[in-house]
Amino acid sequence: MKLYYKPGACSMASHIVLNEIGAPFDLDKADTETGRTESGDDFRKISPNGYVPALVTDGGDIITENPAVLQYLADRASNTGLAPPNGTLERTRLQEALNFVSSELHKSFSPFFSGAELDGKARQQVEAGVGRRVAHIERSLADDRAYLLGDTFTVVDAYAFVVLNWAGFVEVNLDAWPKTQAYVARIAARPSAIRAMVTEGLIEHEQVA
Ligand SMILES: N[C@@H](CCC(=O)N[C@@H](CS)C(=O)NCC(=O)O)C(=O)O
Repeated sequence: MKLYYKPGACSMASHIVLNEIGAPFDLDKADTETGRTESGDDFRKISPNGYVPALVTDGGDIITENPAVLQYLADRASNTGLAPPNGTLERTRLQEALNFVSSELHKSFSPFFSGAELDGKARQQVEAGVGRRVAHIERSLADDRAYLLGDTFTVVDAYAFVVLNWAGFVEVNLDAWPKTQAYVARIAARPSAIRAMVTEGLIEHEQVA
């Protein structure tokens, strides 16, 4: 398998999951502006919408869209608990959470990365939108569960972690949501997440416990 990624972008969720699974995979860094990848591939042919993640399967099929890529990976390693079995209510809960992270939480951060100046009232409005979505994560963790679906780490936790971790980069304070902060720290300490962050250049080797 081969994952096309951008450092620290949402594709890092799939990178973390690939590390969790432990099967061999290749990484190829995409430059979404030039449309080229580090290995010289034409990224627009791989991902016509021009964004990461894009996963090439061992059979040569290309999968895009975070919820699809993450569930595909989890289903290739059904012994890991990264996704509940298809057809169960628990799987529907995973899909519910993936859709929330994808269409609500992830997209609430998008204005920070649009390239447009974001200050004053505009920034306040964007922060308020992020806050409403983080409040939902906080409510989901209200019963002190370790992960969004309960005691087991699933693919949605990898995705939520990557997105919530952006708060630090764009200087959005998460102090109002302590369970969410603890949740982010819990996932940041997983070897799979540490390895992905080191490989993508977000943290130095020295920071690894
Ligand atoms: N709907 C897509 C959105 C993916 C997306 O927003 N990817 C961003 C990075 S997080 C991207 O590649 N944006 C283009 C760019 O950075 O140039 C999905 O869920 O996979």
